[in-house]
Order: sequence, then C-alpha cells, then structure tokens
Amino acid sequence: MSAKLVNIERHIFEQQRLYPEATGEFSAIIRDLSFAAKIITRDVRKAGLQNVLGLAGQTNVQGEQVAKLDIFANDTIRKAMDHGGHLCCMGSEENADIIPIPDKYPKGKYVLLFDPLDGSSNIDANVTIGTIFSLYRRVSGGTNGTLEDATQPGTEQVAAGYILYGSSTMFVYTTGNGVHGFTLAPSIGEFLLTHENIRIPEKGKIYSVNESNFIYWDDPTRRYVAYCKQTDPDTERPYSLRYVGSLVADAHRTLVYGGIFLYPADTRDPRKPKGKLRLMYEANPFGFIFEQAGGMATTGKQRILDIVPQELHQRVPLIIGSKTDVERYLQFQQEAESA
Ligand code: P6P
Repeated sequence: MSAKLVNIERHIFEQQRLYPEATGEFSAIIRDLSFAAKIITRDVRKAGLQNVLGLAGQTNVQGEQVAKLDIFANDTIRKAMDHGGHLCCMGSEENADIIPIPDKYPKGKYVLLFDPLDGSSNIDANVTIGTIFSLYRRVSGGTNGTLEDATQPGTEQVAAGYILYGSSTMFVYTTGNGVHGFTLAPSIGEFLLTHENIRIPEKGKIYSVNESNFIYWDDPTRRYVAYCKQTDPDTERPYSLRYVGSLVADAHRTLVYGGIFLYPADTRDPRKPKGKLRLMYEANPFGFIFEQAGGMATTGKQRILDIVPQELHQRVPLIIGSKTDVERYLQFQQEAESA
C-alpha cells in the first residue's frame, strides 16, 4: 500500500487543529515560505551553470546584473513574505536593521527571522547549503514591528525550521509539536511528508567541529574533543568526525544520525566569549528543533533558548545534539567550574 501523500499545506493545516486559538496564519506563513523555498531551489540548482546561463552573480541573457545567490534568496523570501498580512516586520542575516513591512501591505501579529542562504560560501564547491527561519508573535503595540519584536528569547518561538538544498530539497519545521520533514518532489512541485516526527538518537557516534580552532577553545571543550577520540567503552570505537562547514548540513546530519555539533566560544576575547554563529536565526531555530526532537542545545554555560538577546545579529557559542552526548560535554564544563 503506498504511503499517504501528505503535502506541507495539508500537514500544517492538520497541525493547526491542535491549536484551537490558531487562526490559520501559521498555514499561510509556512505555505509562503515553502513557495520561496521552491524558487530558491530552482536557482541554487542552476548555480553551477552561471557561466553558461549567465545566472546569479553574472549578467543574464538580457545583460542584466543578476544578484548573487544569497542576495537573490534574501530578496525572494522578503517578496514572498511581505504582503501576506501576517508579519509586522522581519529580520535577516543580510540586513543590518529589521525589515519593515511596506506601508501598502497589511501588518500581522508575527515576526520572521531568517538566514536566507547559510553556507553560501560553499556554493562553488557544490556543497549543501540552507535557509533557516524562526517565527515569533509580536510583543510591541502599534502598527509597525520593532527591534523588541525581533529580539525575543528562543523560548518564545512559535515555529522554526530550515530548508536544506542538498541531494534533494528538504523542508524541516516544528511548531512545538514534534519535528517534521518534507522532501520536494520536483515532478509535481510539492513538498511531501517523508520524515514524520523526527527523533534524534539518544546517543550518537559522530562529533562535528572545526578542529582548526582547537587553540581558541576553552579547556573543557579541548578535553571533550580529546575524549571523543578515545575508544568508547560501549562500542570500542572512537567517535567519527564529520564536518561539512555548512551549518544546515551539519545540523541535519546530527539530527538524523545523532551525535554532537559544536561551534564553541572563541576565548581570544574573554570579555565576549562569543562563537561565530548567530543567536536569532541560527542558534535559536536549531535550539527549538533539537529540543523538539529530544536533543539539547547549549552555549556550554546556558540553554540556548533561555538567552535574553542583546542585539539582532548577536553571536553565541552553539553546541547541539543527542542528549547523552551534549550532557557529556556539559559534564566537562561543570567539572571545570567546580575545580
Ligand atoms: P568555519 C558558513 O559560513 C557558516 O556560517 C555556517 O554555515 C557553518 O557552520 C560555519 O560558518 C562554518 O564556519 O569557521 O568552520 O568555516
């Protein structure tokens, strides 16, 4: 018997029924995001043909300068999301300030934060890249959204997800009722449910970190990574190291296979033990997703979702993964604190 065909619209509509107070706005927002994902997929898939087809970053056949793919993705999401009447403002990795909703369009009660094309530096190597998004209810009054709406703690998220432009295009999201994955069927242009209620394995055998930063890590992180290389008493095998250098690829593999991904604090500046990754549109959405899938997300000192943001583009250390693996990392941090 063939699996039931559930597209993303049907799934979010059925999810909607779990929230009596929901007004169908989630459905519209996720639907508009999936529309943007299909458009970005089309151009990401042609990226390698720039010189032949005169696409992204070159002049096209009409001699027009075509935007680089990450700018194209940013513009695509803004145009797909700005007129539906569901958002009061947006925040993007590509824009220094919050993005207002044009006066000609109605304003809504949600705020969308996104990284339009994370890992885009990998495009020329044909490496998997992705879009990451996070959705909040507005907290400010008035018509237009404010910076206060776009800098809420991750615990306030009402939805989060990512689009993975890999061997296939996947749309993965949570609204707080599990994590669900959809795969784009190009022949019909629909995202079909392929990974219902994704659960991360309790413990994995893969650690994922850029080891070239070893000299910048704090001592507990160094000792934890050294531990991953020791023979594991349960499996007599050390962990395997996998690192793509594209957050959506590394995070998705960690979610599906289990293990741990780390982008630790850089201790060169002890006054600001920051990492490289951004809180509002990288760490928080993945924090929500990993906790919903039974995993954990921490800075090493604090639960990611509890962080009270100080600014829109704030960077934080990010450690996400299987509960057992992240807890083992935290043991190294706690031992150091109590030493
Ligand atoms: P590094 C890509 O540039 C990115 O922003 C994330 O997608 C990725 O996880 C990280 O940077 C990789 O950084 O320093 O290891 O190259």
